[in-house]
Amino acid sequence: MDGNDQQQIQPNPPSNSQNENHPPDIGGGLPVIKYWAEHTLSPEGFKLWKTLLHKSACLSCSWGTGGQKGGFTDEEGEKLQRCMKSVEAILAEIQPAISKHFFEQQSIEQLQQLTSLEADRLGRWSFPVILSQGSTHYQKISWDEIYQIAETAFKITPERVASYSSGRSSNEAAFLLQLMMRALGSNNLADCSDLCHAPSTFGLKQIFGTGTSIVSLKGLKQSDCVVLAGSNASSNHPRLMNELIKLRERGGKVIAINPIKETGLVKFASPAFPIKSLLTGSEIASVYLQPIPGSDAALFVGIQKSLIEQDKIDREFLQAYTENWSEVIDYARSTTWEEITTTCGIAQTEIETVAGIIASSPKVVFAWAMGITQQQNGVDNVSSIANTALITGNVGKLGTGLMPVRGHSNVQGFGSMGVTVRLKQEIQQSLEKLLGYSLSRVPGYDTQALIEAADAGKVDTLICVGGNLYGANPNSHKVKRALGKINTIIYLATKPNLGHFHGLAQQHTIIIPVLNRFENPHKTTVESGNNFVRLNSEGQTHLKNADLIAEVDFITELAHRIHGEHPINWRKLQDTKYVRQLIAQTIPGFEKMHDIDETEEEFTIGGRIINRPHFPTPSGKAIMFVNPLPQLTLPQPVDFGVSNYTSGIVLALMTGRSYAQHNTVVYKINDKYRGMTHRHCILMNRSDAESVGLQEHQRVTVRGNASQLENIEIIYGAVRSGAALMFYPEVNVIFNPPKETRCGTPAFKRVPVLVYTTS
Ligand SMILES: Nc1nc2c(c(=O)[nH]1)N[C@H]1C(S)=C(S)[C@@H](COP(=O)(O)OP(=O)(O)OC[C@H]3O[C@@H](n4cnc5c(=O)[nH]c(N)nc54)[C@H](O)[C@@H]3O)O[C@H]1N2
Ligand SMILES: Nc1nc2c(c(=O)[nH]1)N[C@H]1C(S)=C(S)[C@@H](COP(=O)(O)OP(=O)(O)OC[C@H]3O[C@@H](n4cnc5c(=O)[nH]c(N)nc54)[C@H](O)[C@@H]3O)O[C@H]1N2
Ligand code: SF4
Ligand SMILES: [Mo]
Repeated sequence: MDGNDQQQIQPNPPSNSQNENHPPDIGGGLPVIKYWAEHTLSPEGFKLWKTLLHKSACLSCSWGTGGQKGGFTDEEGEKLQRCMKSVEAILAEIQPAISKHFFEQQSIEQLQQLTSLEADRLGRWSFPVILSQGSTHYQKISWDEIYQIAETAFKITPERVASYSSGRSSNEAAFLLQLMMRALGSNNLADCSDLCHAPSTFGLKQIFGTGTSIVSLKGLKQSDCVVLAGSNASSNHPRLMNELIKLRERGGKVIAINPIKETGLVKFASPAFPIKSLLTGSEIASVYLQPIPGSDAALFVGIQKSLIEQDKIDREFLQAYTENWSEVIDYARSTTWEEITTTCGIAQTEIETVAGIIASSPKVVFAWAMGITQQQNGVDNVSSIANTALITGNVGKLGTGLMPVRGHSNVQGFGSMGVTVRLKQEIQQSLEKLLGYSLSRVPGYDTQALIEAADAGKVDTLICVGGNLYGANPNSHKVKRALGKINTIIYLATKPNLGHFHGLAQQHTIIIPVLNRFENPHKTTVESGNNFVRLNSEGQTHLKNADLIAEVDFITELAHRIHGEHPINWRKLQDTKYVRQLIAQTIPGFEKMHDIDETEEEFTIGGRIINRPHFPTPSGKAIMFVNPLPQLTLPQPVDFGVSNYTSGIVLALMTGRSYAQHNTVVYKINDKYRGMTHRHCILMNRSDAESVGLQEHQRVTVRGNASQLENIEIIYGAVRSGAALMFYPEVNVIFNPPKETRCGTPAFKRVPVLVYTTS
């Protein structure tokens, strides 16, 4: 394959404005307003508005809108920053409760037939239930019984106890979860970030000594160019689009890097700019590169090579503020253009154009999401982006820097609070001081290691604070089998998901219905991807006669039952103000948390944003790493072991989100922007399909290395040749991917599949 490969990229399927089903060619816009109007004026409109106006952070993504300044405000105080995704998330939470007798009528076998959307639409969990070994139905259970079972389950060898968490709960719940687990002697704190931005944290930490974004929203507003790689922000972080629109308006450039030409990254109509943008849309990408999935490290080495050849690197900066820079430059220089363009599938001239834009932009921000991290070489991808920023001096001054665009609305807070298998030494020391004894040094299980350990019979007790461990992981059959070997699983959840019906323990599966962020009787906090801490005010649930509990209350009571009064008074920790004081005392950068109840002052975490070229590494310099080009090969059709296929093609499948889902929770079955009318579609390049005699709308089998899905409809889209896209969680059943070599993140974005028919 060479650079000419670009020519095979098809535009969006032919447009027919008469056809309602045809994908729109602008992201956002009037459909968003229509959605708002429909729901805010509907019977649930009152509850929806009440929640939108509640002083708490948006539930959905890490952009972190909301909080004390009101539901629509970002941290710079700008209004009109709530997007439709926020409404989607709230609507799911303000559903009525599941009826009291529901589980008497529905057996677990029946519940296992539900789709993700149907499971979510059952309504809110509002009373605790248990499924015990041998039973066919979930049954109500009293709190006393729950604590008895839980206490026994936790009082075992600590290494056999584990937790998994998802990033929607509060900092306070996260802090208490890890404190309870570590006090017990277990470091098995698996978290959804293991499946998500772990390579960003790992990569950034080794380069800059800090693992989160080093760019503030204020800084982003001063950039002249944004490189956005492997992110579908128009769908998953819509308010980031406002910043890109404003950047283009002030004459800046956006470079989009994505194997799929995402409609909203080409043109986006933001309701925040009703007059100038809403009807016609604003152009987003100045240049759009569509590399081969998994090849970004090669593309960035190419950009570096071109910058070196154009003599556009900042040697003074490198010399003064970085280590290992000459190795990085030598590597880029000695890697041939042929190797680079063959690996990434982008022509040299296009790479040179992008390098030229970066070189001529005074201030560049590099942002990325899952296309970069969910790869076998995710850390190298992050590091190659950082190298590109460093060799152009685009780090350490306002308006420049590295910005991982994080996932869940408080996933970053979970990491800060110590819910991680890579605990910072300084936090470990403060926790030891707090507890008065040394913590276990036995390495903990991250998410994938947890599943392996469970499958090997090494885990007896698991507590899941939110999330969907079953649905979020690859190789669903294996995950189900592994969870089935755990004695007791306790799920804390607001709404049902597939995990509650398929991720069943051997003896006891317990579901604890919890209050969400805007319902807690106490204040809580969360942290945005831009390192900004939000304060959530107290609230109330709309559910009447419900037996819900706050996560903080459940975790502290459980800790009290396990640990007694030792070494701290766990019940006293039900006062979240006290928890915040402990956080201020133990977590670096969170000092302002101590008085936040009085000041109500939301704040940027200390030491995170880097606006001068001095880094928290031992030498104060950024440490650069050479990133070898990935070796990207795909198996042959015969390697899939299918003997009787008539036509077939092997593709690099990217798995991710549709427009209307939040992770494993599906809100709507279609993705209108990609023209996929249901969940069982594969987005393909027309030329790939035609090369083996397949056609649009034909039904095919898609086979990975674990199993296959049948009756999948082919949809033609603006995806590069050789690549395809399907939606998770459904697709997770077909593959067992390689993991990122240093931090275990599954390579969800480059799954080799055989797409075939048998007749
Ligand atoms: N509405 C909504 N918002 C969300 C979420 C949601 O599910 N729904 N989820 C939240 C969470 S937890 C997360 S992590 C984020 C996810 O946000 P994103 O990372 O934007 O979401 P994904 O759908 O996983 O895929 C991102 C993009 O990566 C591209 N891609 C795939 N492979 C490659 C590659 O090899 N190279 C490059 N350059 N690009 C590639 C895909 O085409 C896709 O456009 O969003 C958060 N916000
Ligand atoms: N194939 C493939 N798989 C992937 C990905 C991919 O791109 N492709 N992406 C991965 C990524 S980036 C992520 S982050 C994971 C997501 O994995 P998870 O975070 O494990 O999954 P979610 O679907 O976000 O979890 C949703 C559930 O959280 C619960 N919940 C919601 N709010 C609350 C709350 O306030 N408290 C509590 N206790 N529970 C709550 C609800 O019960 C809801 O059903 O999936 C990963 N899996
Ligand atoms: S951009 Fe993210 S945080 Fe902001 S309103 Fe939308 S979903 Fe919520
Ligand atoms: Mo994520």
